[in-house]
Amino acid sequence: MTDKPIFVTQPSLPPIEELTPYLETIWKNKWLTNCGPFHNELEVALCKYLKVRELALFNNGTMALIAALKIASLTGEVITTPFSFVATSHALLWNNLTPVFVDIDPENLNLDPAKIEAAITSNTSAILAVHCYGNPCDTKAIQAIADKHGLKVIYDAAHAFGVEIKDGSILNAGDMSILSFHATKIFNTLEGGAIICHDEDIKKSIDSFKNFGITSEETVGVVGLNGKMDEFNAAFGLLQLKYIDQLLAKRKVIAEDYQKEIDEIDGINYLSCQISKTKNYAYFPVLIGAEYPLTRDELYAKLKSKNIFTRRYFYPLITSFEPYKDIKTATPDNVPVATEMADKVLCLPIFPDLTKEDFMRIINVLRGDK
Ligand code: T4K
Repeated sequence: MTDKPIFVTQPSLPPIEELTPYLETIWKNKWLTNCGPFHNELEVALCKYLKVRELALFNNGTMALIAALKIASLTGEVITTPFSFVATSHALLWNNLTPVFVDIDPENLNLDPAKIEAAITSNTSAILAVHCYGNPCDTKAIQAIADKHGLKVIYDAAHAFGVEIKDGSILNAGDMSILSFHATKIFNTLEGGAIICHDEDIKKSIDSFKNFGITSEETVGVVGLNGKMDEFNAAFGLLQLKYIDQLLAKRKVIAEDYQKEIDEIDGINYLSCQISKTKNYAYFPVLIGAEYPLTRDELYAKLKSKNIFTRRYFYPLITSFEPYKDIKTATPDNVPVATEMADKVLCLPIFPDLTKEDFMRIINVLRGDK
């Protein structure tokens, strides 16, 4: 008999009966979308939970990012990382912006601030950085470069729900940040996302932009899009939010268990910032070194043969995909650290309902059991 599958992640769902009152309210109101009461309630609740000033909900993280870049009025070139989910740079192309790929820091796999300045030209309008796996970027260094060169800073914080640094929420860094609430994320609304900004007027522009650019019954100010989150997704978010601290606590235990076990396995390393700085345990990436008896891909295949489905986030690099591969800065020579890390990284399963027994199934394969 084959073992049951273990996925890299799995959403943890609230008790189904707790959804009923929300559904009854939606049925009674007959208000299904277009910024209804649950949508507005979730915006307020998330601002409070995340300790941010303004948050605009979206129907997914990609739409939120496309909108944020548009609202920031960017032109020309934008400095970004090759080590991310492809939605990051797709959002640039949707805005007719040229991605300029800069290499990553081997410590946290985020854009390396020391390499940004050399990539700035007279056409650069912004830096689009990613808090990869929820590991905070060096926001101070990035902001200092942006200020010096008059650039905007947008953070793709799709992985960084709830992450705090010394100064408070990581989402307060830069001009805007976006979140993803996709089913695979630690806080999910099935599909969903948000833009975080720090100014009421910008929030108003975002609200209009995500509603076709409508500003009143008789006026349309800009070419907006339909980025609205509906009432069902918002209600699901409100329910999920009740459990978020519990879910984060369970993730923390699993991350610490991984740390202990992996410390004993030669040739597998985790990122040290994953334990010390990333407070949401959204992912558990490890790097498979040359000392390990299997290559990363052999280990990936071995786990798969045992019904354990890890992910090589983010291999292949964005720079190797068809829409990007011919861009001047997309060569492996320009992003050697990202190229090396993409060949070593493996994201291990981490989600609140991962049982101890399943956890040990994963560890036993990593230890080299047949
Ligand atoms: N920026 C960054 C840095 C991102 O990582 C993402 C999304 C975005 C922007 C865009 O945000 P959204 O527009 O998605 O809101 C997944 C997700 O689809 C994607 O949201 C995420 N990043 C990316 C890192 O991972 P896949 O292709 O790996 O997903 P999939 O469907 O293979 O799911 C992974 C595993 O999760 C499955 O093996 C099983 C489990 N799963 C998945 C779903 C959908 C479930 O158990 N239940 C489910 O409903 O991309």
